[in-house]
Amino acid sequence: MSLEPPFRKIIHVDMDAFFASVEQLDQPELRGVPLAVGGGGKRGVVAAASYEARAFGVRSAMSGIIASRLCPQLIFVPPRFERYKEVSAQISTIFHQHTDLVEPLSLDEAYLDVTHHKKGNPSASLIASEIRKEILKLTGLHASAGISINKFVAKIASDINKPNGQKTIPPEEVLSFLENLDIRKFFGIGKVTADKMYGLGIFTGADLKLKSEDYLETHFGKNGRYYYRAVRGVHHSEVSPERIQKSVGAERTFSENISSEVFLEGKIIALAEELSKRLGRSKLSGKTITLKLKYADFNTQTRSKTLPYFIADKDLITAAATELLYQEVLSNSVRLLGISMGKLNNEKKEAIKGPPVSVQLNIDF
Ligand code: DCP
Ligand code: CA
Ligand code: CA
Repeated sequence: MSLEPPFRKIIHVDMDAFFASVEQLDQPELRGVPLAVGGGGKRGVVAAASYEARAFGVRSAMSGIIASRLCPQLIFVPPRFERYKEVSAQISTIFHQHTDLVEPLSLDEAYLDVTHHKKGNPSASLIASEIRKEILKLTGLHASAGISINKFVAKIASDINKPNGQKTIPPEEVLSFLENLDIRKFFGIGKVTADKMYGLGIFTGADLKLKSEDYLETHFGKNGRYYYRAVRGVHHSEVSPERIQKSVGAERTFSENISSEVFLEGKIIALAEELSKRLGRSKLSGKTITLKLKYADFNTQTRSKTLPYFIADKDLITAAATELLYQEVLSNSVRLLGISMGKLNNEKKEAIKGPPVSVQLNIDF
């Protein structure tokens, strides 16, 4: 039984103890001590635990009460999401120096397709170690990585040598790797499913492979077909980059400030027409309409509304924006009016398609 092409070179990068490590980086007095990041302190839930805290059994999603029972000296700090986003943007910049095919899964992890590396390095393993070094240099934080032929295996692999490590599962080892793997480690198999599999005598990939596709479908619905394929190394899901465009807008600054809603209504019609044309040119539609009002005193106000469906038509945009206009009284005369459309339908359309993938088996990993 051999693997089916296409074979891609996929890297999954995941930051180590992300929130906790950022806190330890920024506050040196927190280094080396058991630390939990979480909203409500002891009364809340642990979002992230430092490795020192994990030694006591403290884990993400655990209640603060239980965590402090396991580790009485545990220090709680509140999360600082803006800071985590900043680090996330830094690592994203590094990823994009290597490939455009970057798919973030959350603030601290992403898939990268490096089949065609920007700097021409043929070894995905070496690219991963380069990326981890660059992350450390730029952010001061450690990351781990998994490298393999598809997202499924790369994701599982990134946990193996964590923290501050990486693991490559080259094409010729994918099948035996999956056969020997505890199904609890399979990405996409949660605790409930894992318990059910254990009940059916399925403990490892090898056990899973003995079951027919129909059997798995009977017991696990359409996920069963996914498991059937994944354990055979078949997982063709592409790395699909985040959409580039988040919103489209049109705005106008008036030569004379406007203090009457009725006059603004007329301006809305013109802006809606322009916005609708822009959307049309990019073949886009959106669900969230935002009206921006900049007042004579330069205060800016935005009012938004999200519809249950996508629109691009000028009359529908006009109607929604006019409704926002009358939502509350103007606090001053208006010098600038803008309408923008967000929640665009381009998530898939904008995905950059990678070049054709390599089909020979003995590619460099
Ligand atoms: N997070 C959270 N709530 C959870 C799990 C995670 O708020 N239930 C946050 C805090 C983590 C971050 O997301 O720091 C990343 O989650 P990970 O699952 O990647 O966990 P860590 O990065 O903390 O640890 P690891 O080193 O195991 O990746
Ligand atoms: Ca992580
Ligand atoms: Ca993560």
